[in-house]
Amino acid sequence: SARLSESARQTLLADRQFRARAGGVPLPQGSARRGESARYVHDAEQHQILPGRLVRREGEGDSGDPAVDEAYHGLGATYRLFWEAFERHSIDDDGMALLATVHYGKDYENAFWDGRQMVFGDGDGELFNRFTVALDIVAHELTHGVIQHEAALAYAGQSGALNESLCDVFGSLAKQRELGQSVDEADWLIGKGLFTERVAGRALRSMANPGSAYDDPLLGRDPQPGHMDAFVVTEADNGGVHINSGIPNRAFHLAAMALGGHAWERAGRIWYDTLVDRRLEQDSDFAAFAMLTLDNAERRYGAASTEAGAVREGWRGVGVLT
Ligand code: ASN
Ligand code: ZN
Repeated sequence: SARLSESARQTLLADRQFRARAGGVPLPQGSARRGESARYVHDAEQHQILPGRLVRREGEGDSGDPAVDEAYHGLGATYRLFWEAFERHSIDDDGMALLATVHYGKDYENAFWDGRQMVFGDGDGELFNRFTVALDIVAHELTHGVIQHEAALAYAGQSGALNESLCDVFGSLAKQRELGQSVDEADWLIGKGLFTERVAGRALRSMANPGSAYDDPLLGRDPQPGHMDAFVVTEADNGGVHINSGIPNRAFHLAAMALGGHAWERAGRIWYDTLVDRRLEQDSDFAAFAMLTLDNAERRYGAASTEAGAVREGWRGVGVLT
């Protein structure tokens, strides 16, 4: 809808403003020991200037501002997912500071990674609540930073949809792990709580049932496909990066469900191995990514393993592998 593309336009604009003033205010550097995060949460006080006023540093107690404290906790949970499940020490695996800004802009209806930090809008309160309400959204944005450091994946077409899907996968895993949920207990929703009660929808996206997250008079219907048969060819959204991500999202969900237990332990480990194994290219497509997940499953667990079987089943289920 016009409303959403306006947000995207603002996102691009903000990115340019940030670059323009980069080099001015020095950003804090990470100095944490391995296993410890270095979080810095800022308040933009409804301006679109980054990073804004520093309001909560690592180790400081609650600020009393829900957006600040949700961002702080979300960054912590995401740091712990990457460290405790995958032995990764922050965005660059070298203790990089986790920089976030909340209250970005007025009624700003998005969250993004700008190449250096995470940024969260407050929403307009009519359709969208503040973007820190969902831990998976905070983790999604942080994962954009990890991908920037690990994989070339261009942000367009199938490679862009893979980029988006990886952010949803690790976003959901951060939430599942924080809540101690098994694959059956998890809701597999991205952005639950983001819509106000005026919107007919549960969340921004559903990994289990792409296309079913919302169906609203103003927002329209969730456009995500969950199978290659329904792949969306479009110029919008960088070639549908937030649309076709439904296909690899569902492949991950199917693989995780086939394995059972905690999704971050085996399915998540295989996806993480693939994210960091250096064979992903700028234009890697779904099929190339699928083959790499299969290869990583076989390397880690064996060619005839349950894990490799589950991964193959996941990609078959969405029509990427035959
Ligand atoms: N929330 C979006 C994302 O992180 C912002 C964007 O379109 N870049 O994917
Ligand atoms: Zn994203």
